[in-house]
Amino acid sequence: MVNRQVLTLDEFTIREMRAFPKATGELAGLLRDIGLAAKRVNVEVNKAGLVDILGDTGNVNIQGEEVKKLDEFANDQFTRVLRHGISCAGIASEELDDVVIFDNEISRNSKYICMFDPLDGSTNIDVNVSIGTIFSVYRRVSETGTSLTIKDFLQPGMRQVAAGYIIYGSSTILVYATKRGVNGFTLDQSIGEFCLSHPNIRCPETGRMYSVNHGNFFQYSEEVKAYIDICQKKNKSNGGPYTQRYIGSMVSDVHRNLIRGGIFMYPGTAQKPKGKLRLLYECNPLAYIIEIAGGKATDGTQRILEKQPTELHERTPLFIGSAAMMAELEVCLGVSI
Ligand code: P6P
Repeated sequence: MVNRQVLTLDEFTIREMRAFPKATGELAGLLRDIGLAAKRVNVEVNKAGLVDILGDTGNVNIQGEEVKKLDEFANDQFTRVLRHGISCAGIASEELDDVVIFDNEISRNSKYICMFDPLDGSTNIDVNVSIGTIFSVYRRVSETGTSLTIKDFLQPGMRQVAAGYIIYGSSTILVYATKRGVNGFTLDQSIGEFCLSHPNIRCPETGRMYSVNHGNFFQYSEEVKAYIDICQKKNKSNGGPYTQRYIGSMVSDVHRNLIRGGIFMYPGTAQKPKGKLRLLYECNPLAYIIEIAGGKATDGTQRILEKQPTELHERTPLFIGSAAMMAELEVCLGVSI
């Protein structure tokens, strides 16, 4: 029997590059750089319980949240590989107040910028719940050779050229999307490589899983509460019963719904009309992935990918998941997006 070799992330990105005769290999290289940083973060996450990298650094990030040592380590790893690569001219990160422009000859001529949340869900580190990295890649709008400006970063999500996430969980999986599709790679620790495990991921048209923080239920709008009520009353006669799953780590909730079908919601409230989640490095990349896979992502009034960012760390409400479930939500919201 022919032993069909499973493609590694590196082999896959090179094969994808060859599909575009004019490709320079910069995007493939950037994705491989992210895979390298992810492997380094994975090592530290896996020993978080053993080594003193838990607990707080005593620092507070721009979000006003305590920065845990693993957050800083992850931020450093992704920043470093992208700075030392050939593909990225600069980055923005949830952990950094401002963008970082890579001021060296090669980076100045690189055509991509990258934004990331280096360790989303980091409040779960101490209790060993899965956490993740989310990343987003754009072509710069400024001329190569010139210095980046904030306009290179404040682009609508529909201009992404690639987006993805890594989940450091029961296994470590890297999922990324380009306009050619969504593919998942599981880390094979025996060879230290991400190997293609989920080719051409498609988001099921519908599902039976809904994810929302019920603790905020009475702060949600009447329309959102009406949809949650529908979810709770689903039964065998109308596509249910539904199950409520909320991990508190968005990458894990969204990944499960991407694979099995479902909807994740982080609505705004009267006190926080824009909700909690960040547009540029959390919602845009996940929205790009879900749309390429056949799902939908909105803020309750428009597609996430159509939103024109005005600030680096701006927040947005998020509804994301299977197309049929999103359609049912839109009926409750009184919109058609
Ligand atoms: P809440 C983690 O802090 C995070 O940004 C997402 O990963 C997660 O889905 C959400 O916040 C959880 O927030 O307010 O429900 O605890």
